[in-house]
Amino acid sequence: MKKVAIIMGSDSDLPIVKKGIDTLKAFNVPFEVHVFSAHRTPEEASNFTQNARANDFGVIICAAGMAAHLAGAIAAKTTLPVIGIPVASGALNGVDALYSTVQMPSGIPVATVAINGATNAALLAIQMLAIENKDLAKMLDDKRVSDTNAVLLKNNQIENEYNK
Ligand code: RP5
Repeated sequence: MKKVAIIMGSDSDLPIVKKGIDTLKAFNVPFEVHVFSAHRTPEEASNFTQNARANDFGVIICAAGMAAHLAGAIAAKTTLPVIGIPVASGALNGVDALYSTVQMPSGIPVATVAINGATNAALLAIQMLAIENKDLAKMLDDKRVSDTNAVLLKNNQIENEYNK
């Protein structure tokens, strides 16, 4: 199976990124985690990305806050799919990172998830890998069923409490 790369602009993004790491672990998807910054360590970010396909990565997830150019800078250096997580940090609380990540120029796509949306970033990466992997696809289907059942159970509890 191809690996997923998770790149953070700073180790301060780790508390947000952890939910994505947990999701990849739950699906037994191989992954690596790195701290590379589009601004502070652009050479390292570029070197990693240019070798990512040869190093057996299938998807790259990038998490960054504030003037979040990381996902775009990574996407500029690879044709692997890049998923961007805008991280809430600084005075604008993630709106800056959302706009910086989502508003890519035509030709260099970044699939941007919600502010702090690390779980969905991981699930989207898994869905990409599942295009060619029936076991992963089955695990995704099973999760949808159990998630649905969990919501139905909550509905039953609320209805029993308030609808006499
Ligand atoms: C961004 O600036 C990082 O992704 C992080 O979200 C934010 C703050 O970084 P630190 O100053 O905490 O390292 O580049």
